[in-house]
Amino acid sequence: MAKKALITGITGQDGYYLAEFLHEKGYEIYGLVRRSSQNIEQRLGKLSEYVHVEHGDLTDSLSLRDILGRVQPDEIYNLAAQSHVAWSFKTPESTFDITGAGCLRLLEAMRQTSPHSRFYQASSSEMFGQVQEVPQTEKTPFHPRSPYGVAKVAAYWATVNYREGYNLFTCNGILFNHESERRGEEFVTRKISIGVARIKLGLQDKLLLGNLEAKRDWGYAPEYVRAMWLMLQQNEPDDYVIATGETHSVREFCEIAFAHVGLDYRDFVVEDPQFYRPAEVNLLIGDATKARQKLGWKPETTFRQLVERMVEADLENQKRLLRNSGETPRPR
Ligand code: NAP
Ligand code: G4F
Repeated sequence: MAKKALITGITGQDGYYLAEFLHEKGYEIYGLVRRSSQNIEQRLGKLSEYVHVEHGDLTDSLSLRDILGRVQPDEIYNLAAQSHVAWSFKTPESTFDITGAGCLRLLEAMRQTSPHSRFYQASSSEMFGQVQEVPQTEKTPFHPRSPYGVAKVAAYWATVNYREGYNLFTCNGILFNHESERRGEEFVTRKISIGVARIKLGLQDKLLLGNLEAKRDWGYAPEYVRAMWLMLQQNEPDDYVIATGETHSVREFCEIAFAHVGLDYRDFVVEDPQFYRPAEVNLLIGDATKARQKLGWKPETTFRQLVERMVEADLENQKRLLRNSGETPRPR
């Protein structure tokens, strides 16, 4: 019989790639979708052919209990979150409710109605915040620098607590930034790749960004969802860092992205304080040795390949939009 997986956050970047990955492995997939989700059909795309959509919300315990009780999934992947760090400063309470308490609600629903399930929590390198050591490992102390980071720390410990307190199979994947052609448009990498494409086609003149010196450990999302699955296939539940082990600044991302289309980022990027955060995470770089040794996981895509792939995809997207609108491009 096919294994069953429930994915929260199925309309997000990772939800898409994880569903695709599990489908190829023969899983029956259930995806949690909330009522306020926008453009569901477009975001699910070809997933609609095989994903069973379950309506519910991480802020609503009753919906979670109902779904888990009926579906009895073998594996639960909790990818849902208010995941935008800058936005979390504007909406700290609802961010905590979804990103922090939402994980607790799901764990408790699992304990009460489906305790045999294996549980994956989408933990984040943002928990390291003001980093206490370089590079960051599973043992590095947390020092979150945003309401989002604080909520993720709460969810991390809830996941550990349900493992230790109730002997449930629960894991934290501490994933460093991972990007793709499906990355949300408000995150910096995608904002840059769309900006480059539009500037190249003469649709935009400037790209306004915040802090260009922040450094991130950026990987390719489709490779990271495989690590999530691997964690749930082990004999014992545990927590793992997933990262490339390289760090690059936002400025370097801009440099490569613009150069790929023959432009110099210095002619187009404008640093705008409206995009600065009340507290910044200046440097992230992960050490995924444990994942390599225990899960056999390692990243494949290089930083340059990631940047160029995102720019190429957005050039195609923007050209298609132009064709559909009937406008004439004025390429630089
Ligand atoms: P994403 O694209 O922002 O997707 C977030 C998902 O959560 C969306 O499907 C969203 O659905 C859903 N959601 C939000 N609030 C919800 C609620 N109240 N109830 C149910 N669903 C809700 O995020 P992602 O980049 O795929 O990341 C997946 C997870 O990994 C997130 O938890 C994120 O915090 C974490 N993470 C991401 C990274 C990264 O670099 N991408 C790194 C570390 C950790 P709607 O369509 O309704 O908005
Ligand atoms: O792309 P970002 O918004 O990602 P951030 O804050 O690192 O968070 C992402 O990664 C986390 C893992 O560490 C996830 F947990 C989280 O859910 C999310 O996926 O910003 C990256 C950096 C920041 O330092 C920010 O200040 O880019 C800087 N930045 C500069 N200009 C900007 C901009 N960020 C955004 N979003 N928009 C800008 O215009």
